Amino acid sequence: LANEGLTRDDLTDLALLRLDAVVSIAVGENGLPGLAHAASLSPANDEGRATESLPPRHPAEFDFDFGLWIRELENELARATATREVGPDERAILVSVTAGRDRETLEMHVAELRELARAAGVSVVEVVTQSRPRVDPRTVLGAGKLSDLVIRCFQNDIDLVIFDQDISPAQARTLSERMELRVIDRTQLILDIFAQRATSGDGKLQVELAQLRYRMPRLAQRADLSLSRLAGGIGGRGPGETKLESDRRRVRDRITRLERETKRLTRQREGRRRRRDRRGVPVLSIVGYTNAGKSTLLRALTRSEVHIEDKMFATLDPVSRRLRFPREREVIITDTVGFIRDLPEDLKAAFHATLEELRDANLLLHVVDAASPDVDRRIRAVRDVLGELGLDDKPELLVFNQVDRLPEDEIEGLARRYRAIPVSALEGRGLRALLTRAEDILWDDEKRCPGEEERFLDLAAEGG
Ligand SMILES: Nc1nc2c(ncn2[C@@H]2O[C@H](COP(=O)(O)OP(=O)(O)OP(=O)(O)O)[C@@H](O)[C@H]2O)c(=O)[nH]1
Ligand SMILES: [Mg+2]
Repeated sequence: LANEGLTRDDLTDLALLRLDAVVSIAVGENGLPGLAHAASLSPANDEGRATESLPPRHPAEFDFDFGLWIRELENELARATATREVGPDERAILVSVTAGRDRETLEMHVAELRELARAAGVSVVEVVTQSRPRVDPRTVLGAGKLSDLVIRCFQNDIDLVIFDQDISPAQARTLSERMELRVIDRTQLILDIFAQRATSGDGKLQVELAQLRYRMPRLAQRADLSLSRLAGGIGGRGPGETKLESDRRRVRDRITRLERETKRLTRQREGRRRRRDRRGVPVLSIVGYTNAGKSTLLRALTRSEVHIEDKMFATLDPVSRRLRFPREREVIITDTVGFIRDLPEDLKAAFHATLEELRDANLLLHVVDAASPDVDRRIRAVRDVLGELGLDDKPELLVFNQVDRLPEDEIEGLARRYRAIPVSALEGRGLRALLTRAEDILWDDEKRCPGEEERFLDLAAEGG
């Protein structure tokens, strides 16, 4: 070896091959040994140190007690793993590359990924970010950061690595080979949450379909891999290919069946919707970003039991209730699955089927968590989905929820800026103003005059 000491690959092997230590010995031109470098893995530490190295020295001067050194480090490693929380939770590291996003955006996206991980029941041990203009085409992260990550995973007894950006089938393969760990992206995480939550037959069907569509190209990759291992890279045809072909055919068949079933259900729903005799009862539909408090608002308005949770995508299946307005008029009010930015393509189709019901809406109540740090982005994300659904011409009423989490003197200004009704679904505040305003839009459309903006804000300021 040249006199280069230990390379990054040598250090990564410490974790991958579960080695106690690596030592490299340089060989001089005359064949005589040069300096020796030795390193071992560090126990998890706050400084983010991955390995411990000994000062390089000549092999003949290595009078060092390796056994003792390794035993001490191992004791520390064992102590670190003994104190970790045990439980069914999988331990994950989140990874994000800036890839053109500014720091603030990256942080919001990472915070959201953390929420998604929590909703999936994963415990996040660490977040690794890297500033790079774009993702590495093979490994997403740069080489140095990746080998660091491998070691961090080993130190922290990690089960799973979750990438904020979507990773291609080829990247997924390279990454899980290099890390010898399960590697998933945001799309898979969201699919997983949906799979955990789906209860209705229809919902389960949609999620399975989305999962299969997502897996199809990845399946080919995995089978290729087993093929090359089976055949030792020689020849092309073997049991691997047969397996690959049959796997793909099975998945394709299942996709076709599910698609047919989904179409049938869609027709059935349409028929039901047409037949439903509402005698002109208007429909108010609650929409909004996930975890904004939509179900809480439905519960507060109708005093009915609905499922509420501080988790993203707590609601998957649409719910509708009857609601009596102050002037004894009745509407149907519906709650549905929450929206999210950059919804994965495979989930969009599934999602859109559930949102068909929104076509019947006479008014959309767009619920926003007014205390969230990225109100604007979330409003835009929701409006984008509405646009894709062809619902952007529906009347929309912005409802700024969770104002109990805002300083009192900011509420009115914020609501005025967005022309929103401030409410707290949790405390039942602002609900009367909300209903009055909705009633105005639904029935007194023609009577609205230019000054009404102020009028409803006054009502809003009064509280519910
Ligand atoms: N402080 C406060 N918390 C609220 C308010 N409204 C809802 N929450 C909380 O926000 C969390 C999410 O509420 P949900 O009603 O489940 O939200 P959602 O929009 O239906 O969420 P998904 O169905 O997951 O998309 C829960 O922990 C609620 O208690 C509010 O007005 N104030
Ligand atoms: Mg909900």
